[in-house]
Amino acid sequence: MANAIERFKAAARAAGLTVEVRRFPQGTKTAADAARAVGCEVAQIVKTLVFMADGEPVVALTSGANRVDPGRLAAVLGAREVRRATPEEARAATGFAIGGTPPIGYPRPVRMLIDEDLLGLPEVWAAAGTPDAVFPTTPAELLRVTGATPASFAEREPRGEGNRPGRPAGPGAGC
Ligand code: 5CA
Repeated sequence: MANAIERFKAAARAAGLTVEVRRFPQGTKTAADAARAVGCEVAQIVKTLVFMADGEPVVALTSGANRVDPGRLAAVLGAREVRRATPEEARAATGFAIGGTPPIGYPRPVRMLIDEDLLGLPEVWAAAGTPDAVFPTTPAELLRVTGATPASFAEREPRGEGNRPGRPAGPGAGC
C-alpha cells in the first residue's frame, strides 16, 4: 500500500509536480468518501476511471459529480465499443488498484481525457495511489502532467428519484 504512494510520488517528482499527499484513516475510496474526508465539494474530486475502447485502455479523469456516458466517450474517441475496464484490466493499464488510482505513474503511456467540468475549478483532489490517500492540485497542473485532452463525456441527465419526469419539484429543484 505505502509502496503505491511512493510510486505515485516518484512519478510526480519526475513530472515536476509538487504534491502534498494527505492520508485519511476513514478512507477516500469513492468520490463521496474523498469529498467527505477532505471537506470539499464532490465535484472537486477527480475520479480516475479506466475504460476499454476497442480493446485499448483509456483513462477518463472525471468530476466526482458526473457519471461517464460510454456512448459519448466512444464518440469523443472515435471508438466502436467502449466499456468499463474490469478491475484486472484497470490494474494492468495503470499499475494501481481501483479506489486509489492516481492520474499519473503508469507503467506505459495511456490515452487520457479530462472532463471539461473540472477545468474551471480552483482546486481539485485526486487519488495518490491507495484508497486512503489523495492530493490537491489544479486543473492546469493536471492537464500539464497527464497530457489529457479536455472533452465532454458525462451523462447529461441527472439521475435519481427526484429527477424523474413528471415528479413535482422538491426542495432544491433548479439548483
Ligand atoms: N479515491 C477515490 C477518489 S479520488 C477514487 O479513486 N475514486 S474513483 O472513482 O476514481 O475510483 C472508484 C471507481 O472505480 C468507481 O467510481 C467505479 O467507477 C470504479 N469501480 C469500482 N468497482 C469496480 C469494478 N468492480 N469494476 C470496474 N470498475 C469499478
